[in-house]
Amino acid sequence: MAATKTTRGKVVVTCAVTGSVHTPTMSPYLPVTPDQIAAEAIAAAEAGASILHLHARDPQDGRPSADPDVFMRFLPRIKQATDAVINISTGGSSLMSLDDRLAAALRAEPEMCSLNMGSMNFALFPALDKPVAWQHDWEPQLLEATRSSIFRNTFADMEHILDRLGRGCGTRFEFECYDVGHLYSLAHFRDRGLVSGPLFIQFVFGVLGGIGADPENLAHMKRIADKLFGDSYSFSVLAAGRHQMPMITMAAAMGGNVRVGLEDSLYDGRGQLARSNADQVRRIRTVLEALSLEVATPAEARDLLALKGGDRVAF
Ligand code: KMH
Ligand code: ZN
Repeated sequence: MAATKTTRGKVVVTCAVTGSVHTPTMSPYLPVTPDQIAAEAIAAAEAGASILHLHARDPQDGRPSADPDVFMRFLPRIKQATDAVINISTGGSSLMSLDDRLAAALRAEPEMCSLNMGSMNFALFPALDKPVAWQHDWEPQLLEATRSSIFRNTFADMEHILDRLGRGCGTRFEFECYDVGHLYSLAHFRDRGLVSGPLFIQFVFGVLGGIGADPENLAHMKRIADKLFGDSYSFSVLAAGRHQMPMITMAAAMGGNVRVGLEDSLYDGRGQLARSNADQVRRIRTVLEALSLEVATPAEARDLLALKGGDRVAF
């Protein structure tokens, strides 16, 4: 258990506010415009999220956007209104080029970015099985495209991100590991001196193409991460859809950190759409309190993860 003692009993709650997986027809509460993304992020921080994982969307039709100008319409507002750590996705959407995926982060030089630890299938097309009157043509097209596209994160891509954002901007990472092999890829970078602790590893469960959302897999991911990284890492868990709350509850009970947000699940309870990101933050807080665990403040998250500070970003 040495690896997780670094949290000193405090749990870092990340909120992933909108993402690029869900589409506007799936929930009227999915934030799309810069105003909506800012308001949702600020409310999530007020509810207790110390890290905000952010993507942008086209304000007109809600499709995933990599446009730095769109990011800049909400990043400064969130920074002014909260002390939360801003974490910009470098995953973007699996249909974007690497240059597009990095453009906003390179402009903003945030404290944190996601770094996806391997190329993989990232299948969203099963969402087409339900008969749905889609609001926009791009929605079923994007879901169908994931049947034949690859979410590309080659070693060269990852080295590029570590160099440009890590070495170049002092950004630290949410290392997104969708399978056990991704932990070994991260250890490889550690062995080459390209990453160093304290690492923040996000175990991702329930993406079709990655490891399934089974408790045995969480135990195994943690066991292997303990072996590879000892006490120089903290783990967090995110799980897709209905697996979100059960898996993150297990993570918290095992000494880990948790990620909520509409990027990962549109629900708050069985069959009940979450009306806001903050609702999911409050939901996990009640669970954490029942487990006698405390929520980390943004300052505690910065300390745990050795972040450069909110005053050293470019927005
Ligand atoms: N959508 C999550 C499963 C990223 O933004 O870099 C993974 C994610 C990827 O958050
Ligand atoms: Zn994301």
